[in-house]
Amino acid sequence: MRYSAFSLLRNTLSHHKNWPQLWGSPDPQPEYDVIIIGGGGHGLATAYYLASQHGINNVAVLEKAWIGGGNTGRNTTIVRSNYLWDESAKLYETALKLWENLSQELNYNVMFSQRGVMNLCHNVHDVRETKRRVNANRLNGIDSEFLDAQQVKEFCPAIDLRGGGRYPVMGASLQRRGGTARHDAVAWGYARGAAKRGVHIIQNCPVTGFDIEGGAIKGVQTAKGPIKAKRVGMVVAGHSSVLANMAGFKLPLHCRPLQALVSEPVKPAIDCVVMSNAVHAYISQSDKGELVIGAGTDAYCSYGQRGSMHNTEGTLAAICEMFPQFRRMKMLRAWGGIVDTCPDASPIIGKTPVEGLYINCGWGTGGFKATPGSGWVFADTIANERPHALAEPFALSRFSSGYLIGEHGAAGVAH
Ligand code: FAD
Ligand code: PYC
Repeated sequence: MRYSAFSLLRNTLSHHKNWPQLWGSPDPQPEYDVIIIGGGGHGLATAYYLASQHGINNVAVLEKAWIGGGNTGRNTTIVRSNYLWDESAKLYETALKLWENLSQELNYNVMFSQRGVMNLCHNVHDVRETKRRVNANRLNGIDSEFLDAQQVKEFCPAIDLRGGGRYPVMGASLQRRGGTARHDAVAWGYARGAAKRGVHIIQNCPVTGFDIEGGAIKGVQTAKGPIKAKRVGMVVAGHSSVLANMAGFKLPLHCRPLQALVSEPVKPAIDCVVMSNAVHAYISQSDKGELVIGAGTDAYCSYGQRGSMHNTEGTLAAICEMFPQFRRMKMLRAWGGIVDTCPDASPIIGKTPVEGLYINCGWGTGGFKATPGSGWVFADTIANERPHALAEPFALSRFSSGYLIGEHGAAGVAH
């Protein structure tokens, strides 16, 4: 859809009347070939690729509230692929390559900005671990470099290397192809693309139960009645354990609040992303000018979409030590999401004990960056009824085989 300056002006003054709908509000059909539960980025991307790559268009996305209202619309939008282990590096790098062409693919501007992501080191241990990860990344063909303290300052002049005396900056890893994207545009772009290909996006439609016969999925129960499907994908992030419980199996997940906050908008002050695992703080600046700041997870399990005050205080103290010029900024709003974290800080993608029921969850604090790759491999998994090669190591069965993929360090956020 192209807009002239005149149509833009008319729409601005129209109080949202006559705006073209990007996706419809269909009533559910009695049956679909595939049902995707969860209208976050991952669920919508899965539906989009089922339709665009596999010709499976008779698909419904069932969203309990509004699309993108879960972690997709609550995250701080950092995108990078600098994970330690080969399995993760391949998965996240596949996602990053898809990000690089996503606006063109969807014909929708997801505002992907490759401004560079730095992960800071504050002690000798950090330096050793970071160099190990940089080397591992490079062996996997991922752009990653180690910066000493002076190079950190050159890349991000706003940073105070003394870190308030508590946490001096000793170096950093830098992924120049990393950056940020516009979170809700990602949900909307995938939704529009999927709907255009015939996918039904059904909002305000919580799934309340599963119809399972002889160990195989037959359909789901919803607030809008029962809907049949022989293939169902569950992509509900923080509510994965709740739905797994309904289907009769358990998941090795902790669901905890992860919070973020934004400042009042100011002129451009920091043109890259800075993350620090050691002080539990990360920061970037949005296109509106707000500083986007986040912390580690809260220590308790909860389904409340907000975090505790002491976490915010600790994070802001760390930000002020690294960026003393931000001391007098006012914070505008804070929010939280429920992040579903596995013991090894890696996702679960693949089959469940119920035939025909597939799962995609456990992305914890870091799944936004994976959205296109996750949708790509999950669509392929469901379409072909076997795990995609990149998804295979992330099967639920790894928690009984013991082949864990420990990514707590690369996750970049304490949990
Ligand atoms: P969601 O977007 O949560 O979608 C799941 C959907 O399922 C929701 O819309 C929910 O309403 C729906 N649902 C739940 N139960 C039901 C039901 N019974 N029936 C129907 N629908 C249901 N990741 C990064 O890579 N970079 C970051 O910078 C980053 N920052 C973060 C900051 C915060 C504060 C938070 C909370 C998370 C952050 N993450 C980040 C993690 C990232 O947001 C998630 O991993 C990712 O968005 C998960 O996407 P999703 O589509 O799986 O989940
Ligand atoms: O995974 O890069 C990440 C991230 C940053 C903030 C929250 N998660």
